[in-house]
Amino acid sequence: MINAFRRIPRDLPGNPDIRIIGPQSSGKTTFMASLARWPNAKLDSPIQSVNPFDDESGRLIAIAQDILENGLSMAPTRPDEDVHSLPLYTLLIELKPAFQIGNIGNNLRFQVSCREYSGEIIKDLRGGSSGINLSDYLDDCADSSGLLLLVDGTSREDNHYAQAFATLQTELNVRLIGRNKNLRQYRIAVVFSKAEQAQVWIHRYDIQKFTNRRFPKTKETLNKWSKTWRCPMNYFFCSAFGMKGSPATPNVKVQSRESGGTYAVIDNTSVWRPFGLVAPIYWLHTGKDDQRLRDL
Ligand SMILES: Nc1nc2c(ncn2[C@@H]2O[C@H](COP(=O)(O)OP(=O)(O)OP(=O)(O)O)[C@@H](O)[C@H]2O)c(=O)[nH]1
Ligand SMILES: [Mg+2]
Repeated sequence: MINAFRRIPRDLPGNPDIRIIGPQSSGKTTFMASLARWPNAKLDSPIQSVNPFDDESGRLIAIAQDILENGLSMAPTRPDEDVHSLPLYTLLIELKPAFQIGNIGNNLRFQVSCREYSGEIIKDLRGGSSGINLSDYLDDCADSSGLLLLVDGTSREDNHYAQAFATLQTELNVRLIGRNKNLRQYRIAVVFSKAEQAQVWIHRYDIQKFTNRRFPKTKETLNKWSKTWRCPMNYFFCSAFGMKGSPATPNVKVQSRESGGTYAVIDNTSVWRPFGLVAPIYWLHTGKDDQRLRDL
């Protein structure tokens, strides 16, 4: 029965249009599919629901069900020469009323829109030629209000990311200035994925120490970037696969480990519960960092 008394959610002001950029196999497609599916939420989660906005976005849930919930791994996203022909995914995320002090009754709602990029963009920023039209991709990024840089926390390719992000800054700089955009208003969330893996998990309460140890060059490049632009930059951990059991262990079957990172599938799909997926998106949208969304 439809609950006639359910109040209409209140839309949070902010900017929903972001781009997720990260190297190949850092987990971009899995991130979006897991967010759309939002499985096994805790009863006390501040998040009420995640819903696709349209049919194209609904495909993400089908991907999560057909692939991830069958214990399979996502295929690499096909690099498309033309950025505009990539699927655009839009999700509506509702937070419970108690999330905001002084808010009575209504759920709070915000939206995220994101194109499915492949990791080739990082290769090409380092001088590769994967066949994508890099310049068009960068133009598309400059249309967004912020970036989510997704880096596999288990990767050992710090140097590569530092180089790619330095070029990304230079290229976006030209474009944003050309469009009269205020660099200070561009938000950048740096998210380390696969944080259920031991080498990341042990640092889960100290992201600064983690970045200093595992990604010193990337961090230096990103620090310079945020200082030059005077733009907000924030760091997060996430895992699309999460933990299971008590004491908690990664809910993951690792398939292979390479210098670029970890390939894996979900171990027990019936208790699959991702963590850390909403915190960076909420921050990109509102500029607010909320510990409750970071809780593991
Ligand atoms: N351990 C672990 N593995 C993950 C996680 N998220 C994704 N993976 C694995 O990482 C690999 C790459 O995931 P994708 O989502 O295809 O990565 P992508 O960034 O979209 O890659 P491209 O499309 O090739 O650029 C797959 O083996 C995933 O199962 C996670 O949270 N933990
Ligand atoms: Mg992909």
